[in-house]
Amino acid sequence: MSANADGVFIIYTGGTIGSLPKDERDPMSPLVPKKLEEVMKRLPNYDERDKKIFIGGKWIRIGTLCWEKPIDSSNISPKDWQDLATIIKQNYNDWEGFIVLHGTDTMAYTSSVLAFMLDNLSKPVVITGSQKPIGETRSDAVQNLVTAIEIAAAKSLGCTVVPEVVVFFRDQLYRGCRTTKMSASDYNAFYSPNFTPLAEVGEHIVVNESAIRKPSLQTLNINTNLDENIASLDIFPGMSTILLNNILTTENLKGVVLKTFGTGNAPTTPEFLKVIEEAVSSGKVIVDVTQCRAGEVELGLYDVSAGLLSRGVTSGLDMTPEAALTKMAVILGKKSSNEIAADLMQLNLKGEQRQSIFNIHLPGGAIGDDGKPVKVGQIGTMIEGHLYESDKLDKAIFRLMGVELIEGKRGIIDFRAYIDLPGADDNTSEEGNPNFLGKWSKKYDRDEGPVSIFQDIKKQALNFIDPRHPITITIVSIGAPIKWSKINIALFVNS
Ligand code: ASN
Repeated sequence: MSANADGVFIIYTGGTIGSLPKDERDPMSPLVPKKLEEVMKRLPNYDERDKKIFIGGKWIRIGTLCWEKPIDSSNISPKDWQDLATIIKQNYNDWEGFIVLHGTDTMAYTSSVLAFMLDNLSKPVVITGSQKPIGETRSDAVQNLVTAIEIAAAKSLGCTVVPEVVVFFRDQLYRGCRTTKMSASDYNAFYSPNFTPLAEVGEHIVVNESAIRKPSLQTLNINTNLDENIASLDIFPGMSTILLNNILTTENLKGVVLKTFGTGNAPTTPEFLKVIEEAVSSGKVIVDVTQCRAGEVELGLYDVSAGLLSRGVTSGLDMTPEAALTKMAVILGKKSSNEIAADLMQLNLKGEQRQSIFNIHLPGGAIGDDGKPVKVGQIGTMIEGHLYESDKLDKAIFRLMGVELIEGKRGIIDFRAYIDLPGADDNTSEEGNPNFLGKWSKKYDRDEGPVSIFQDIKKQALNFIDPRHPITITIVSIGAPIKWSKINIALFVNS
């Protein structure tokens, strides 16, 4: 093994790039993937005997591996992903970069899952394919593959190394876990809706250096355990709650990527929310991503997403559905508790989302007739090993959820809250008190359901929240007795 290994290792899984008509005498017969030779024999300046290609003014060593039975990417499976990660690991020290040749249809899933499966990358893993088979005169295959080789061999060619799982297609290089297929037929088939391309390719390959991730100095580690008990589900107007319930109660189902409207919105009918609530309380991780092509989820921005949040749905922020689903497979594959899995889903692990959301959880409680303030302590610590730098804190949202009057059908919910001020009581002033979080007076009507309170407490979070020390919140009621189902503080931290 050598850290100075050169050359590029190409793994061919199949896809259009190496496809030919099934019946070679009938050009109209359906395309099927053939062996890797179909691709390599058409590569310009490739020396088949010595296994090297002349590119960028240099000879680059090439290694190849062909899938035993090349597949159209519609047939890609978790087993193929495990094989890909394992092959990359086994050959990691012998090559400077890797190329995965893959069909375009599910390429964004594979590029996403590999990003989550490969920890501590320091070399490029470039995924590419084509819209037309390499044997066709007007094919896009040669340009895609030759450029992918240049990107993977950047070290030998004296260019900027992109040590990430990336997708190269047509004239753009994208982060793998930010990519999605946008066109079934355009040569520009991919895009990265919420993140800048990592490089633009024309006459030159221009790498966006500020966008690329740093190479890891640690040894490559692969997460090959993928939980397959997951689902991706688009909601739509008029969706039957029976259908939703049938899907969410599927045996062994552990997690769902819920593709919602706009900024993470969904119907607010009691039946819909009850199905969601039951799924979360039975231990399923539900992650909300938008079904819009671009943009992000902002749970609690509208009333139509606040109900999802208070029932334990977690935010997928600006992740693509492909990234959310494959991240879930990898995280659930680690077999930690559902709560930890839900919290891990909200951290930016591989540049797949623009921020990390660190969650602090506090329990439900009640203030009875005696009106005595109630103090609640943090449950557990913030996810271990994931400390953040406070200068990167963007916002800290205090969420008091499921608030209700204990007696009476309607009335006013009136209370104040303090952070780390256990002695706070009726007489504690709010004026200028650094521990003061807010004072709320909300109309309550039992028929309309519990109330949720959201407030940005960034200033107090900077003073009082240190991930190493659990916090307490004191609730002081200044009206009728109240109860709440849970408290959550979400720290949105820039990457
Ligand atoms: N059906 C093909 C595949 O995904 C499409 C392509 O590669 N362009 O394998």
